[in-house]
Amino acid sequence: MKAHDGMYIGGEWRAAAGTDTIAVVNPADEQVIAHVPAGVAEDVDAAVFAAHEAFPAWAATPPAERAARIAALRDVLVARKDEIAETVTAELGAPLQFSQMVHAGVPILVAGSYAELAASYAFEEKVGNSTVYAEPVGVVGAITPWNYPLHQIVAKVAPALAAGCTVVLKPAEDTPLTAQLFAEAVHEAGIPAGVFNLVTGLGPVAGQALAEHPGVDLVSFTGSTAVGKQIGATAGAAVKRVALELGGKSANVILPSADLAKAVGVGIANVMGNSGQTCSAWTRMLVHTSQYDEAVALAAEAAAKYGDRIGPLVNAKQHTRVRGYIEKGVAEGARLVAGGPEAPREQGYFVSPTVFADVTPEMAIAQEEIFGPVVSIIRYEDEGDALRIANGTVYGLAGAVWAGDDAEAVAFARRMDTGQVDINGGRFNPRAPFGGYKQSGVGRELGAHGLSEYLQTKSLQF
Ligand code: TXE
Repeated sequence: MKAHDGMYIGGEWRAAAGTDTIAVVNPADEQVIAHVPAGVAEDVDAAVFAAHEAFPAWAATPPAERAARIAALRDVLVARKDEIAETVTAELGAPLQFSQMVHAGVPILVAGSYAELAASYAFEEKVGNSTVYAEPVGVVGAITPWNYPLHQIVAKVAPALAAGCTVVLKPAEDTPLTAQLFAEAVHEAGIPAGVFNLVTGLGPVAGQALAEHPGVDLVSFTGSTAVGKQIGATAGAAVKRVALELGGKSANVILPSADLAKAVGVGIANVMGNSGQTCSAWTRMLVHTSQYDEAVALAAEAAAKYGDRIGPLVNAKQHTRVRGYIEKGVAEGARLVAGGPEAPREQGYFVSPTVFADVTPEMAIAQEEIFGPVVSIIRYEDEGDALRIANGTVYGLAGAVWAGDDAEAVAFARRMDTGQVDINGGRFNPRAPFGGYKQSGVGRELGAHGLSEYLQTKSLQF
């Protein structure tokens, strides 16, 4: 596949400081499809410098003009939608239709929503005898994961640009081609040189250099909780703004009044989409004891139907890790009712859609983020029990509640320690804030809340 051999810095593709490269592998057939440069501290320095140079003019650009540039970026993403989908499919392995609908479709919605928000946001407000200004924080260091390669980038870059910040992006090493395509789109959209910069590279090298760079005013990170904690500690020590979007172990709570078949079917689909590599996936299904056996049968059937329709996991490390968790579930005494640890194909990092019954809340497969197509079905006795189980992990990113009517589901959802809950199925809203309670992170992405992460306030008193 086509790849740039340099970094996008200051509005141009510049030669990398070092000579090391990263091989990009198609996880469906394990073939190397491209190489990208492995950035080092010098590349990060150059990118942060360019972002600093560009900051004053971009921050002073009227919001309506920033909005127009973000709208232009959205239009380029629309025009290159097929190419985006093909690139994500090549480096992440997602089925092409899923890439078109989700991996390309969702970032277009998010970019569009920030074009609108940049134009309508109240960057200046009168409060009594004061005027309060919302000003951009400065240079943003964005570090993104591979699971939704373009969405994770757009969910940071679009609000940062809307706020008037400039950005240096270090994308995941598994999916750098989508990031390069995004840099091309930024260029095509006429976003001024230095406002967005891209450094590809390894996490502990380029990522760490970016997170620790004194010229970066805000670090926005999405990835594992372990790295997030490290980045949070570094940022805290430097009194630097930080936003962390980390793991999840979300509960899909099916109350006895719910449409069981629908709740189970949608619940399984929610986890199997993107092969379970979704931080907000409803990986714990909570079912009342009276409906437990029926739910397990429905879930096993739904998972089996998925069969070959899911893509592989992103890389060999995740393949080993996820199959290891499935083995652990069996060893812990959970009952395998669909899938299993055996790789269903000889080539590619595939895992079968897997469902465990008789999972108890303290098992590792009920507590830890697996990040694969694995659902754990847990039994509850009454609502209080369901709530304790739902809230009984270190995470709190998302979740779902199903009931006979929305009001009953809402009453339960309000007691959940989690940042986003889908009521009776829910529908994606690009303006609804997304982010974690507890160890799922700090800060919010999407909508006005996502924009405010990149702003700091100044008040003038008269
Ligand atoms: O994440 P990493 P990995 C979870 C999921 C998955 C696990 C491991 O459970 O199984 O994390 O995935 C960069 N300083 N999520 O190993 O390492 C790295 O280059 C600065 C949840 O892929 O956290 C990449 O760009 N940056 C998740 C990004 O961090 C560093 C999405 C994420 O990689 C760094 C992905 C360092 N020291 C994984 N080390 C979600 N919340 O959606 C790595 N990076």
